[in-house]
Amino acid sequence: LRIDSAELRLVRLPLITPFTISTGTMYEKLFPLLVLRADGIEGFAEGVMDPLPDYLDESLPGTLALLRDVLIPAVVGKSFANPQALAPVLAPWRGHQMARATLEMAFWDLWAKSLNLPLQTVLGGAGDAVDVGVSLGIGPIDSTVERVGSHLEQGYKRIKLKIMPGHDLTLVRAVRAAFPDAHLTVDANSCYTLADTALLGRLDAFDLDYIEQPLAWNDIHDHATLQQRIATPICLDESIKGVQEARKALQSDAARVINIKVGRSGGYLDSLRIHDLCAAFNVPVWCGGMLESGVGRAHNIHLSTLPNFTKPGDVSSASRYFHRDIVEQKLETVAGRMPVPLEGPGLGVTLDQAFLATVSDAPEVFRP
Ligand code: OSB
Ligand code: MG
Repeated sequence: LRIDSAELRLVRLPLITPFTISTGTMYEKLFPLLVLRADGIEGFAEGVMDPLPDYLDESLPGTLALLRDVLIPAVVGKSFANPQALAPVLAPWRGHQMARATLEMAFWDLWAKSLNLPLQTVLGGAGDAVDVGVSLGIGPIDSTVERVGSHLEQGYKRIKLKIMPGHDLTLVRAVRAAFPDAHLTVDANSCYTLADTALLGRLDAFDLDYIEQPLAWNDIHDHATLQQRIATPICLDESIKGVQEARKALQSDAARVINIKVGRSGGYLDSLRIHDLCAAFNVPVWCGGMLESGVGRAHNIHLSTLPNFTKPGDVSSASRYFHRDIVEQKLETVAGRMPVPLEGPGLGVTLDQAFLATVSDAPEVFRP
């Protein structure tokens, strides 16, 4: 498969509802969109890095530099038989998982299309819909309780509440009191330390499915210590930047659930290895989200059809995030299940070029 050309542009989509987590508030989604072309077919991916390093240490400027100056020029005009063949291009670079994943994911889409297969099939997944939960940002307790109720009514199978110091026990107590049977989880985005062990232990009373990333983004050891002291299963997100982190977390019982984000993990090959390793440890996984547009959302949905994705993922309806999406297909959940876009090979979604032109600058084009 010879890559004839590539296109890179920045897309800016306003969020319908600002999204607040312990590290700050997002008002819009700004992301790089990559298109790879070969033999008249196109592969798409979006990057999930934030403009500044607040969720993880990767940020947009570094990503754009690596993509523009190194990764894209290294593939344009060259042939790659399969995603494994990209390793010499991707492997030399430290960090920048999200930049590497952007290139790798676009290639997977292109490759699946060249084989005339759905992306899910080349990844090893199956099925035409996946279970979905929602992630609710930080806000006033009364309105959060209302939002939990409306999403449960829509059929979402798990509600994740963002928490931070001062916005944790009272929130969870109120939501649990209102919805005794709901599958509830919390996500701290790394805002606690072991000094908060007693507080985190008090969450055990609320029968949470898991607590996501309570401690530092770059820590595994302290999560293992915390797991010895609390009953609620710990789910790691930020800490799992690759297969080695997953191995260490599993071996040390620092994670009884793992959130897989392809961007954070450096691409599909590493995500698939993490998926398989978790299965070997009997640890369930689910697909995390980064407020993606339809391109990243479609990637997440295909991945979520793999067998060890046994917990609902953050792949909720696109209409919760954006008034209009950059793909033509509507990615909407039905009774808590997200249909897999299967209208064509690869991702199964097509770009709405007219709308895209209004939310991005002209693409930068790369040729041999
Ligand atoms: O921790 O999973 C997270 C959004 C931005 C950064 C980090 C996270 C999130 C979410 C949103 O929880 C999930 C989604 O609805 O896409
Ligand atoms: Mg998270």
